[in-house]
Amino acid sequence: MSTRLTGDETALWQAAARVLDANWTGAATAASPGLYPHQWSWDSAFISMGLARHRPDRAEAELLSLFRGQWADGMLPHLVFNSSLARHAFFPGPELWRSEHQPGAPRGVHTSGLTHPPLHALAALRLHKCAPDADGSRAFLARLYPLLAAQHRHLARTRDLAGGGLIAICHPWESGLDNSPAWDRPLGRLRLPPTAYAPAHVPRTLPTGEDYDRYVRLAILMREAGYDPGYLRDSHPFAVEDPLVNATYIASTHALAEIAALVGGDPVPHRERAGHVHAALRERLWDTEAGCFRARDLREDRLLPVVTAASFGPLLDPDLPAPIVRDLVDLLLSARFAGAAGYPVPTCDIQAPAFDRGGYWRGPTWISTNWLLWYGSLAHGLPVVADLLYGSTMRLVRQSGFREFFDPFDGTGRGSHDHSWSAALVLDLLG
Ligand code: 9WN
Repeated sequence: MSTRLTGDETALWQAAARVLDANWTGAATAASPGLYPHQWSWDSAFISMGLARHRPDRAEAELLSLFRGQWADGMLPHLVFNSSLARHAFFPGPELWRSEHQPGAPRGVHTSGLTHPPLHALAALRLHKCAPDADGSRAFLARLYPLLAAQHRHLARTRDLAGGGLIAICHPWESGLDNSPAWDRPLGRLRLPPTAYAPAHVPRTLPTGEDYDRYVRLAILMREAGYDPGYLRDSHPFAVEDPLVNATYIASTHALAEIAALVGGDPVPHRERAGHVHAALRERLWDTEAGCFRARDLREDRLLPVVTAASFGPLLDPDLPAPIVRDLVDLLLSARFAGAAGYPVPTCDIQAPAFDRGGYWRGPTWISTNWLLWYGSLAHGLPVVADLLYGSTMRLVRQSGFREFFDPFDGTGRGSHDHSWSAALVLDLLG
């Protein structure tokens, strides 16, 4: 803990550390007690950054535990199941993915067959930058580097579905923003069989019902195709290039270049890749008229209409040109986002018909997206925006605790309590 914290900040720091201690399973951190008892991929990246400030040993263990689930082709699954829990501890469990039948999936651990925003190289580098023992941390990076490089290789080889340089998601869960209104259109095209999949008793807040049936249907289609990249490219009904996912990919690719240099690897191919994705992001997802980024639906080859918090994700690209940064900041501060929300940043344009202040990723404020935009704002030398996001995030957790998500107008906490990334990212912010 930093010695420059005020008494109030020290109390918040200690409360956040207690959440991470309580959610530690012995090998990794449950995303949330009860609701999300397993290890989720981008959660673990965020969580490791908080653990780095509190328990650096656990921060490294967290990432290594996640990479136990990596497939032979480099695919890092979005979910690694904790095998000491009952199979029905979470729906959908290992029976949906059947990773044990995949020749490339690891033995002795069940995983999903999807991936998540690739934040891990960025997290690993952040761990290194605040590590108390630089040599020990370099040894850890040397161990993780080939796994991170394989993760990035997998994305470049199998997820550039349109061949234009960006990576595509094949399921809303791969975005991390499950029920974002950006997915309404491509999901709406999906034909469902007459029987529903989601058991009615599943104890979850949102989303439910038909949304879940569509998510499960997409997962089954992927499983039945053996998670084959050719199927994903040519036939899978959901294929979208998302600005936030691609921005995390760029930021992590830059981090991977730095890690390569630290461990005696070659940073050049990673830098070249980052430059390539940077150019594609602007070419394929920038909407000049609207002055913001939008997701591209590959099956209709057009930009999706709704503007969400993901549209600001490219602030994570350090090479984003100043005029684009200015347009993004104007929109972020306008009445469509921060300007009309007491507790920014709402995950959806407040003026969009799809906006729903309590609707999971359809309006509420989340600590994870706030942290990403805070980090991107600092990288672009935008202290006013960064302070706004920092202040909003601190007010949310002080008022409502480490909840999963929050009402953007009055800060009411929603979803699970003691959500790990909410606690971890507050530790990172407090420094
Ligand atoms: C689906 C764990 C995860 C987060 C996602 C969030 C939610 C899962 C769910 O919880 O997703 O994988 O069951 O709704 O949307 O971002 O990683 O915290």
